Amino acid sequence: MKMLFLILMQAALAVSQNSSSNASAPSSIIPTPTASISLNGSSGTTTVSNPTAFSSSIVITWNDLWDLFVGPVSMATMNTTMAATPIPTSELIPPPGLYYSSFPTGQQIPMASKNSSWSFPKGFWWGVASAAYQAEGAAKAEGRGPSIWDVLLHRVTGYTVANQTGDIADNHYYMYKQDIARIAALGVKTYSFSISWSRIFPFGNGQINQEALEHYDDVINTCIEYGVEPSVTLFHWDLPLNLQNLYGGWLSSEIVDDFLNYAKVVFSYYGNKVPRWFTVNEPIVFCDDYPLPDNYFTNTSIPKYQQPYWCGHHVLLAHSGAYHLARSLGINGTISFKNNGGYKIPLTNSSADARAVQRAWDFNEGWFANPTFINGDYPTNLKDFVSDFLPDFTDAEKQMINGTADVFAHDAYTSQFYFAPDAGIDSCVQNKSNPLWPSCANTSYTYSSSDGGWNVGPAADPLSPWLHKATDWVPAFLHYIADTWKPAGGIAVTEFGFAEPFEVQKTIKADILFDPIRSSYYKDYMEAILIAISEGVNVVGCLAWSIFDNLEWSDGYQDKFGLQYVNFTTQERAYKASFFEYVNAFVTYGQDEVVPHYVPS
Ligand code: GBH
Repeated sequence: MKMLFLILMQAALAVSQNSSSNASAPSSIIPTPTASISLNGSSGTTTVSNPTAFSSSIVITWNDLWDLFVGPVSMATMNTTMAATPIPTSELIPPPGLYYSSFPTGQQIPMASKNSSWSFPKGFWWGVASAAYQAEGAAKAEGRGPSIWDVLLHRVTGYTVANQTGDIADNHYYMYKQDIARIAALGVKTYSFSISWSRIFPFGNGQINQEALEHYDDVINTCIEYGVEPSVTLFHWDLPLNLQNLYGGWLSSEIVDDFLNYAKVVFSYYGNKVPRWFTVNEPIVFCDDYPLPDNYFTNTSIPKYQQPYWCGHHVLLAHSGAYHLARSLGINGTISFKNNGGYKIPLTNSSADARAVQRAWDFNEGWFANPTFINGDYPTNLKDFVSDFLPDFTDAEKQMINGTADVFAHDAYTSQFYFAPDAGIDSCVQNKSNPLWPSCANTSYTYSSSDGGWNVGPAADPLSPWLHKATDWVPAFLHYIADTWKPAGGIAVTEFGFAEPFEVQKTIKADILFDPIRSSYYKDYMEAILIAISEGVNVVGCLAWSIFDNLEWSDGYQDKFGLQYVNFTTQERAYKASFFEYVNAFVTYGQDEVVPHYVPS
């Protein structure tokens, strides 16, 4: 016991490495709120096995986690919290318009024409989004533990296109005040960001890092001070490395309690200052990231093809558990998870293609939406597949899972065509080695050749080959969601955005800032939402991705989704034309006034 205490003390010192008085370290550890966390190997130190680092299990510290699994990380020169400075009014002048009404005024007012039968309902919440690992930097600062993404980008050969990591990123960890001031200056209503789990729990479970809790408290308070509503995501892919090492992360049912404990700490600390919570971001994506690359993470005996679905299973339990936990703690903000995908357009009107489309819904959106919005269980085509290896949800679990999303939060960037595989769906379903197995739905970005073979819309940057501007299909998509999953609290498009082609190759700042395809994407996307609303679909909010250029995961800083440009040498930010286009949709069609907020009161 005494030794455990010493180990805990060491870790406490380690997690407060940047604080000047290490003597205060023990008081920076607040007690864990549930009795289930005990002072065992998962508190302060941990026991792991990793085939690349060592062959037998040893006890390791916070420093070891970094040194053994990640290695040296870069640090920004600016590494204390910066105050916000006023945004010069010269930066707030909109660009000349891309679209003109029939009597162009020549003024710099984009979207000059207006359809008077459209409007966003009162209270429609709109804003911009980011995610912790993509924006914050400060990788090792103030006790943050590593996540799997530190390993993926530092260590895994061939994982990144340009050897770029999130070590510094947008330095948002220190520059959030200015970043919030900059969006407030344009009148943005909500800022959606994610919390880094491994900042709050450097080991994923066990010991809590008070400095991190205080950091996000200040981010939330700064939003409120500037009249920007905070929207908070608990998990945007940056799984604490230790949990992957301990038990395989989302592959193990042990993740459920650790996630709930993390959620409990966060909900308890920030409570009702946050009007909108998202538990997890895009489980389809991070579950499909399993199996993780061989040899860098703890092996598991779960067959690779099953791994995404074990992950999904635990996500559903963790998400729904967090939903009920939040309610029991008196959280009155909305709770959802962010699903993702696009409208699935049948390539032809054949019944085979219709079947392929249904399978695609079932293996994608339906994977998480059917259980949470319909009946606590998987959709038919998916269930047929997973019931060979996953345990059935019990009736109690189904009841726990069903009805646990207050809003249908959907990250909906683009749409695609779907069609049956050449060999037919049935033969694909029998054939594990078919690359389309198990969904057996083929995809295309182009119309069939008999329909001309055109792209569904303009392509984004080649680093995002999945993304085309397909805004024409957004109203159909929103109708489909409303009709299929019948979300009582409506639909929010919680991410949408566009990577302007070849933006990374532009060298003149004024050229970068003028981003016509992204601007037309936002204009047409907002009009598509307005069309759906005018047709009776209950769309309650939207979040543009992203507040600024940031780490696009494996694509590094090469692929840009920002509504603001970022110079990654100087960390200067600048509004792109598309940001004005986006805001202008609310100026033109919003019932609520768009109120720019320049300086803190
Ligand atoms: C969002 O996911 C993420 O939430 C966000 O972090 C990210 O920055 C943003 O997209 C822009 O990419 O390369 O063919 O395997 C959007 C959904 C799902 C789109 C995975 C890219 C990979 C397709 N993403 N998909 S492919």
